[in-house]
Amino acid sequence: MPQSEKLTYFISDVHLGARYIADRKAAERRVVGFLRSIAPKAEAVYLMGDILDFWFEYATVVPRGYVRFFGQIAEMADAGVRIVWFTGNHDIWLFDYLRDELGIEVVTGPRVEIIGGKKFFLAHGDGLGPQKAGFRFISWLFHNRLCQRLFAAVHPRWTVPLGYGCSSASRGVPRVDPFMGVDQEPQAIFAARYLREVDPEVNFFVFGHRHVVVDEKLSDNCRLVILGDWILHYSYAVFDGEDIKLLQYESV
Ligand SMILES: [Mn+2]
Repeated sequence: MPQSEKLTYFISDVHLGARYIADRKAAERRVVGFLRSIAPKAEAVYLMGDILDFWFEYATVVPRGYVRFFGQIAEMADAGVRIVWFTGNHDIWLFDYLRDELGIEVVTGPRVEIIGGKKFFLAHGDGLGPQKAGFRFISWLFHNRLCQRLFAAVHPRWTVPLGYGCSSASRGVPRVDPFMGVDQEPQAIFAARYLREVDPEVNFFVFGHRHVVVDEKLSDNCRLVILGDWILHYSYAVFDGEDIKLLQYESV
């Protein structure tokens, strides 16, 4: 039975604004509908990255779009729901605007948190475990403050379409490789090694990024949870203070 009446929710990889999503308004309404449905029960909502397909905050202006989504997040934050947004590899460039305007926490990189007495290792999940050559350079480039300032200095009429173009082709939904198993999957390899070499006390590794729904046992008291996405799965995880369940949102 649930230990607490308030629940903690996790979603990732909504990719709002992606050019391959045919009805982007419907996609936004669906996730807003989900957030509205959980709002009365939610103690915290973790947005585990790639919530937006592309985002870049300038010092004085913000890109178009996502008004209903931002409004719903702001309303929940104002009502006392803790909202934590982990930047992914698409929504890298959240700085202080959404943080302050919506009243949320923005986290870059992994973070360990105790929730309801359980230890969570939380990350978007890109860049964990063995990586292809070139990944580290791109990652460094995208997170480099000077490169960010140079990007911001170019007029958005060029950079924002470029950002969307690089984020997603309009041709079709990107292919998702099936989960390769706990022995092969980089996130699982990372988690197993972290348990072994850094901290054996972690109860849940919660990742996004892979667009697959996974709930695998790593040890007697540790599980790997990969959140799926909101392109094919409309999946989310809910933690009741004791256990995590992966569920699918059925919009009405
Ligand atoms: Mn990602």
